[in-house]
Amino acid sequence: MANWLAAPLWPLEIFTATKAFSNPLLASEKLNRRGLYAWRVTATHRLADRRRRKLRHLVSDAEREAFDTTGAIVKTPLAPDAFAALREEVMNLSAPAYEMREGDAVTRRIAVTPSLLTSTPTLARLVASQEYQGPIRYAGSFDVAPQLYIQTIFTHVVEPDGSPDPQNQLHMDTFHPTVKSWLWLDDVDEDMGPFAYVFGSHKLDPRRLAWHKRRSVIAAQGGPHGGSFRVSDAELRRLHLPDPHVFVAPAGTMVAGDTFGLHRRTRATRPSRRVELWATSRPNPFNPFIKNWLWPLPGMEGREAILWQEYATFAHKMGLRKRKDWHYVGKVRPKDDPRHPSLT
Ligand SMILES: O=C(O)CCC(=O)C(=O)O
Ligand SMILES: [Fe+2]
Repeated sequence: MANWLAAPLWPLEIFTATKAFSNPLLASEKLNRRGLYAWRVTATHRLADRRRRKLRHLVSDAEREAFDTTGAIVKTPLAPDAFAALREEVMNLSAPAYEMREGDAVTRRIAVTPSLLTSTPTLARLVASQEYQGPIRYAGSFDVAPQLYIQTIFTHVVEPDGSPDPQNQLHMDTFHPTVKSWLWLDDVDEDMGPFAYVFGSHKLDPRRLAWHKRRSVIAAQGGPHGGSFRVSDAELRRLHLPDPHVFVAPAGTMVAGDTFGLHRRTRATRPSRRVELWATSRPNPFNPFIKNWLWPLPGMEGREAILWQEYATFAHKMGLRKRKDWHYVGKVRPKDDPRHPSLT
């Protein structure tokens, strides 16, 4: 249902990261047939390309080429000794955590705040380094500090298999270029639900754009909503894209990828706990500048992750946000058993 009080804001929302088809303009079949959604896709890609050209110095030539062809930068930013120290720090910390359940998977996030970093010096050095920040900022096309979390993915939290984990379906996160990064703290093997990414799917070629236009019209007609379009294997073929690359990777591997590109969490074949340093960054994709002068507000830098979690929990309690049901679960270590209230 349209909220008419918000009507004056509808046109403004076209120029934001809003992907949901809840805005009547974005959800208009007529406007999408005329190319509104497709225009947002094209404009944000052009802007991201321009911003990335100004951020070339943040990565090596090899990293830049890898990103430009595949949509992801894969690296090992720490030497074995430093990585061992980092793993020790992270696995043993006990900090405020939030959990969200999707199907039979639970995602736990511990925000990496300035106070947490005082007790984890190796982690503090890593997250301040260009080795770590460069690929995330280049892939994300903004010279802005990403939000950082220690994230644990618990699979098969209910037995036998309950409702499926939606992250197991191939999808794109949104209509514009954006970044997520994973640095795995344990070896990730085939059975524990590795991340998978379709190399080259970050590129907006005419075929992909036409596909977007069709999907936006279907969404406006009441088809699958949300804008994190799901992609079947048959569609992947039609888009002339390869099978997803599965990140079975040794501990210490980092991936920074544009999640406009297609990706999924491979279905785990056994209960597993995948612990990672995880990053996300989503400034307004229509911002032509590499800096974000409006956000974070002074004094908030490094605290957005925790503020976002507090907001998500509050919003859930108030019934404002139904989809992502984040709960505060107290202080835990990354690998402690999940505590999401739906599990008890
Ligand atoms: O956990 C994963 O492997 C991927 C999840 C995902 O799709 C995402 O974080 O956007
Ligand atoms: Fe995703």
